Amino acid sequence: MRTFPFIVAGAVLTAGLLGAAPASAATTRSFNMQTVAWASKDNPAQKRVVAEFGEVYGFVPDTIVVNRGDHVVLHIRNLEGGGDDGHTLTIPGYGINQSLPPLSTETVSFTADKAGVFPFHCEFHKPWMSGELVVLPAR
Ligand SMILES: [Cu+2]
Repeated sequence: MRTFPFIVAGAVLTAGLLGAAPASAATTRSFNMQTVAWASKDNPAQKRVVAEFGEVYGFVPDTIVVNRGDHVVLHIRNLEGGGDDGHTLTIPGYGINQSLPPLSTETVSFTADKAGVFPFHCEFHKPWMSGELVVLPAR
């Protein structure tokens, strides 16, 4: 069978071309995030916790993992309804500082063009209301 070497050569050439191909178009990665009140003065059952630690809020999820080059879209809900329960999503490494008014959903979008670990927090409830954006290096 004389065609066998050509088939193998074609497969190797094709694999080589695929491996050397430029990265595909940017992938959009969309996440739904919410604020959570781990301990709030609005919850009478947490009175002792608030007396000991103050109010404690968080983000769920608190870790966002994307690939460098991804277009990242974060939909963030602030579930707190009290008048003084605003939050922010602040990612200094990406120059993001989004206000999150009570009972609102805000959208933040950006291109993850820098690889690394980028801490984020709420300006009003740091350091405990925090998390990390992890941007993996390009493959
Ligand atoms: Cu906050």
